[in-house]
Amino acid sequence: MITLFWYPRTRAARALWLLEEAGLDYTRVFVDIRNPSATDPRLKMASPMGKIPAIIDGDVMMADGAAIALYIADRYPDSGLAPPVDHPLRGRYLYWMTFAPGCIEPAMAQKFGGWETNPQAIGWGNFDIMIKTAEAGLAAGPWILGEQFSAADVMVGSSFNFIRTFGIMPDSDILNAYVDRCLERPAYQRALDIDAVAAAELEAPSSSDE
Ligand SMILES: N[C@@H](CCC(=O)N[C@@H](CS)C(=O)NCC(=O)O)C(=O)O
Repeated sequence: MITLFWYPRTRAARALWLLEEAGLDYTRVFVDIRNPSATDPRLKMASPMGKIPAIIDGDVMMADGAAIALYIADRYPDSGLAPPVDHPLRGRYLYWMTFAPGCIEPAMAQKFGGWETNPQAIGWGNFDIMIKTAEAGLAAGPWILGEQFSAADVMVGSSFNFIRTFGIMPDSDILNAYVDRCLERPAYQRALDIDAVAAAELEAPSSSDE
């Protein structure tokens, strides 16, 4: 049984989606990121920065969405979420898997921060270059590897869902259709439903507020 450290409406939603896609047994441990002192001490052992998502799977304790996705897809190959190591799509799979934390996330931060940088000197180019690169990668579709859905779609798809939710999605038919396609997946819907129920409970006024 896998333990997932999670809080609703955060990057931990990706790990929920991934575990739902993989069809694995897991249990969720709620981590109150608003009150770090109350956190389960196992989180710090799994996550050097104390951030979620993090998991425990037997002797394995680890954190970070992309690392968790790589681990789960390889550790549980029956999930069909990763091309095998000797498959021609393996390199492309690894590229897009690391594109999410390495390019999409910093480009989002740059967009929000309004930083001007030299795209040739910056690893993620800039927000517009990142968008054009993802559009080109998804042009054939329907998934980032073409016909095969993979754990890389969990990372890339959830990232573009964040981008759309935060209102910084450009006018892109390719990216909007991709996010819609991801959202149609029953596993993503189950993960988002779990998140939504927990978020609503957190937002509900407690009896002490009344
Ligand atoms: N690089 C990590 C970042 C995870 C992250 O920043 N998680 C946030 C929630 S979205 C968090 O745990 N914040 C609480 C904190 O930093 O104390 C990943 O991609 O999984």
